[in-house]
Amino acid sequence: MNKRVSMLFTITAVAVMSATLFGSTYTQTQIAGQSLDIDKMDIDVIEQIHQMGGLQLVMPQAFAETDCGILEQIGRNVVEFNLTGESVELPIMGGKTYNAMTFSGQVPGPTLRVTQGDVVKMTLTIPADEATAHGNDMHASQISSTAFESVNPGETSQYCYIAESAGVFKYHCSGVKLIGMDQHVLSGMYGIAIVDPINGYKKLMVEKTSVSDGNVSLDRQFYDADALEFQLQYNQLYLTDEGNYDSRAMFQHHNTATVVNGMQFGYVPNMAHNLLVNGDVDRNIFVAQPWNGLEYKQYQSQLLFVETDQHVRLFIENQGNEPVFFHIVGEILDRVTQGNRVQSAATETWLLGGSQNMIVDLVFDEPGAYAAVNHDYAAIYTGAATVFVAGDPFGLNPVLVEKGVIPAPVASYAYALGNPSDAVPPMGANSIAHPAQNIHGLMTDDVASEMQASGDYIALWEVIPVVAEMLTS
Ligand SMILES: [Cu+2]
Repeated sequence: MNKRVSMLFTITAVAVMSATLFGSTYTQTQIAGQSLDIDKMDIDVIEQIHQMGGLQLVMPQAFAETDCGILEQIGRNVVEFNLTGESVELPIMGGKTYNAMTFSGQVPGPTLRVTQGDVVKMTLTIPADEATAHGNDMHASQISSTAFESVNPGETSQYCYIAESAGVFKYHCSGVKLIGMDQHVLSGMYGIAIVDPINGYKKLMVEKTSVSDGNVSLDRQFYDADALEFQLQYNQLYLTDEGNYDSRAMFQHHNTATVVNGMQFGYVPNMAHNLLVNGDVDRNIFVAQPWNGLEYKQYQSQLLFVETDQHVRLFIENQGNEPVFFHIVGEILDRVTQGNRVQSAATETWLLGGSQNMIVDLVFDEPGAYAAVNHDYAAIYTGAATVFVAGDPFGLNPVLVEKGVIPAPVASYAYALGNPSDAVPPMGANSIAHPAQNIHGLMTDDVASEMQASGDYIALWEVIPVVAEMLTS
């Protein structure tokens, strides 16, 4: 094929994709007989792209050095990030499973954490027995998108880049030469890269007022940059009754479920919390507790525990197709940062469009339970409710000490139960270490077993019966 013909094919491919994505009148008329009828769209257009051999990106290496050999020798810190692409079956609410696609057997994929200025060496390996090719599109990089080309089963690809900009960035599968990218991402192939600012995070200022001799005045409080950190990634599932990806539902924005870190209602109370608070494993303390039993193991829902008057930092990414109106019931977002630039302070709700992120810094002043939600009611009731518990709102310290579960009163229940591992990002320069972590998340049994074998995490499904025995004896 000569250059001119090849160029024409590329233009046609882009026009077809534009019609798919944007449906402009112009591009529509270029595709004979093709209207934006949803029934035709995901059959005819995608079929045409298939027949053309897929969409090939033709941009030159125009932006930055990506040669690992060169980048590794320039005196920067080099961080290796190794991922695999694996299709696996994972559970969804209601005792069913779905056909998930994952980076390294978990949804979301592992979190990369580096410091601004580091070189990231990204290696994607697709096992020989994997059914399809996969790619890795890394939003933290500024390199030609040709680096994100898909990798076939049995093959490995590698690229390097300098993490120049601080912030939170999505990474996701780029499909098979872009085809099926929607399916791969919405089936679980997404994650985040956290790039810490080279000069560290800033102190947190929280605006308060005080009263003296009848005069009310500003009383600003400052918190050290070090914080207890969590990661929350929002997405949707679009599934058929058989647990397969439903592109028709996606094109219509009719999602089946709203997920946070891959699961609906993954951070709500479970039977152990029922026992501690209500004295009865079967008396639920929350309206929806779908992952309630010990038999769910790493999938049993867990709570996020923080101390009061503690600087908390949340890394949040909207991985999905629909907006996230991030709000914490009972709290105000003390600071909202995007790309290392403060966007807002003391705000109730912050909007994240698709593939957008933010860092929320806040302090929980009062002991209590606080629900982080996507304040879209359709999202809340289909899974986007995440419960934080600050301090000891249920007055459990005396009971736990008396029964010998803990030796002395604790500042948060994380000291007794740990925080869920999938909500905890890797440590950075300004991270406060979590007292303990429990094995939690939408991961395969193999991944959970590896975590358990490492000895770094609590397998609560083994510990809870022991604690329950102590509490009831
Ligand atoms: Cu993929």
